[in-house]
Amino acid sequence: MEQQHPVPGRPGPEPPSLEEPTEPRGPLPPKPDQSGPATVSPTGQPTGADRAVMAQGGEYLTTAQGHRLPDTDHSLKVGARGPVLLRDHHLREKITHFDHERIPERVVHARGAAAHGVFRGYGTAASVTRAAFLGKDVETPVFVRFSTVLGSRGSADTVRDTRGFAVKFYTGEGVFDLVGNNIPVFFIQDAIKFPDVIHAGKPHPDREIPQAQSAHDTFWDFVSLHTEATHHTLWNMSDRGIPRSYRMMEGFGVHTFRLVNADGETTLAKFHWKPRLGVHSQVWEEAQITSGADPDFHRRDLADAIEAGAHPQWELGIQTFPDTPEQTFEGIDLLDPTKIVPEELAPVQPIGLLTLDRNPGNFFAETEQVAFHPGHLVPGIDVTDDPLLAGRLFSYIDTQITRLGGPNFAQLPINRPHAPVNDMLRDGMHQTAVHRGTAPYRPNSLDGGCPFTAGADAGAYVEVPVEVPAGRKVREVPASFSDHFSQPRQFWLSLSPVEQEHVISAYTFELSRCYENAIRERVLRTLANIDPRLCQEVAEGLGLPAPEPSEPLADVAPSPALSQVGREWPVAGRVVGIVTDGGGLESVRAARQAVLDQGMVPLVVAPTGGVLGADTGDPVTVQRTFAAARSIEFDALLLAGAPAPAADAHGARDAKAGSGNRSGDAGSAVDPRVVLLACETYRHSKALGGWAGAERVWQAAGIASDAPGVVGGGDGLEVLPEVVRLLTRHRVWERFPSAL
Ligand code: HDD
Repeated sequence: MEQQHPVPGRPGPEPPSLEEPTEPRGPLPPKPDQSGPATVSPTGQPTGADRAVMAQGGEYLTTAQGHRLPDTDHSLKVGARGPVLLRDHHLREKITHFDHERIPERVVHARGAAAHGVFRGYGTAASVTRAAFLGKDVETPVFVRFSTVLGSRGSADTVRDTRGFAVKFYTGEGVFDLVGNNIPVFFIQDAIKFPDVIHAGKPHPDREIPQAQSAHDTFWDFVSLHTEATHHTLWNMSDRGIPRSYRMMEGFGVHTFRLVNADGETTLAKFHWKPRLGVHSQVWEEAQITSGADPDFHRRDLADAIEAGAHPQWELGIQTFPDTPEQTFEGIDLLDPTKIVPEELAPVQPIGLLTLDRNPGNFFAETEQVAFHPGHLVPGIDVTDDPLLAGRLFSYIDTQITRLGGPNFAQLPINRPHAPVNDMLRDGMHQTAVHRGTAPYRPNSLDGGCPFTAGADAGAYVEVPVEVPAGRKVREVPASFSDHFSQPRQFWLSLSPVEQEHVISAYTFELSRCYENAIRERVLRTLANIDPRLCQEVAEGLGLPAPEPSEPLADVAPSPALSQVGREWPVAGRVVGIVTDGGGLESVRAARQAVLDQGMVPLVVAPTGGVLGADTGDPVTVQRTFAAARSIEFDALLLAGAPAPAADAHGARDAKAGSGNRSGDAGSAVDPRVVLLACETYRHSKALGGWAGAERVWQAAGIASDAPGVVGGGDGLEVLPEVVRLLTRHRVWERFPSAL
């Protein structure tokens, strides 16, 4: 609807509708980070740019040139039914600007969500790095963007894929970007192959399908021909490829970095982010349902949690290794980005805490325009000769020039360093700075020789002078890079039986979506080199013979840290659905409060929206209706009774018949939408609690009341402690694999 205000001296517009304000309002208070560009013009006059940024806050609608507008809904015409006039500047400006609103999406990691936060150093890394932001209790503002890799900007969040985990630290020594993933290894060992792996993973170039997934021929063609991708692919096929939430993912810097301490001594290191809430995943069926029921699931989860004050946290940790000329550790080549160093060999030492506490105020200005670069480094952190990293150091600045329209993207508010900037970079597309002085070059005498360069003692970033091995120019890899199977085997052996089942199902699903049998057979040959059972079971699922391994199976010890199963985690921030038809409201209130007391989020699910018990003086708000609720949203489900089908609800008659048939008693029919909720919750091995006749729901859903993780009791307070205990382990693992 239009927002018109009377312009003095002109007839007033149509009377506004009742919802609209009838008087100009003062500007809304600006949110942080909406301050916009500098507000003084070269002539020294205020430009009003702040108000342009806060468009909806200003009193009057204007053109981009500041002319107040009397009308923005009707083109200038010759008479009400006549032709539109080209001279209508507002029409042309409005449409021209709209035509150019989109910028190219990122060539990879296009779909993302981000948040602001703060990083606090523990001071524990001082012996290995002089990076000031890691000092004890030093607080540094950060902006973190999570992403999927393959999908377009509008694709679903819960597809099977690697997740990006990019952190921009606005340190006092300049920006440090840690541009990592939720998987600690990469598909390729040399950046020159990046276009190949991405072309293979992206949709087929002829039909542009499938969107945001690896379940297609070109992906499997590439990774089966290119066996160094085996390790990363196996992680993707594990539960790591379908995280429960961005808040519950690990992050990895992937490469080995070189740290430099105050004495100039160097140490090799790998960065890890460890989520306070633990590492948890969806199950595949759940992820698929989520893609349809709520494609924004991860984005919403992150924003909701921050808004609710449940600020996600990760500890930053490092694994450190002596900086030897070989750059290996326990026989593992530290320059090979397809390899991890098991935590049992090199423990992750915590060095700081990241807290995300503020949502972006404008998606485009912040999440879309943020530009990361692994080469944005601060004193104390340097790179190694990992050939994948070398190519990345080129690619990121290059891609921003296309994506953000020129070389001045560092001036965008989200990319501006918080350290003072005094560069000699000039002009170019989208230059917003008004540089003074006459000598943007060095050496100069005209500007008094300014600015001067600094030494390391004045905070300059000085590349550490390490020896580089001499050699002939070759296009080769070291022999150690050709071990493609020992670490995939180690990962496989480290998984619990349930996690292994999930991997088998994932390979079977993805390869079933390929058209070419030759590709399936080739993938099976790679699986045979990881583990005969893995190969055998996937082959069975595909109806193909299982090949023999082409090389001896690696003799590797499992690394228990790689499994997501077997530990207990805080339940804070977990979502618990409480299903009720409005009866027994006391127990619903009590269960809701008990869930809140655990720091979890209760969502009351009822036949219709509004409030329950409006006449009780203590009404309960309904957050989800039976029509809108889907199990994917809940980590556990509590049933306060067995809601009957509403007589007038759509589908209720069919449902009554259906559930009546199951229970053999039409009189005890349960609303089919509640039966579906219970079925899915059970199938996905989540905790189910119930009271006040809830066993009729189990019965209608075909769930045995003594099945693992099905908790009955007199009321919510009685069942909740056991449900919480189950939630600390994330899922009722005993229910697998029979449930799927
Ligand atoms: Fe990359 C984006 C992570 C290898 C080229 N990458 C991008 C993002 C993440 C990563 C998280 C999204 C940043 C954001 O949120 O804006 N990339 C990785 C990791 C890699 C990796 C962990 C391996 C260890 N990337 C890699 C290679 C190349 C690139 C080898 C090219 C040679 N990556 C890019 C890019 C992107 C990008 C094309 C697209 C958008 C952008 O940079 O800003 O330059």
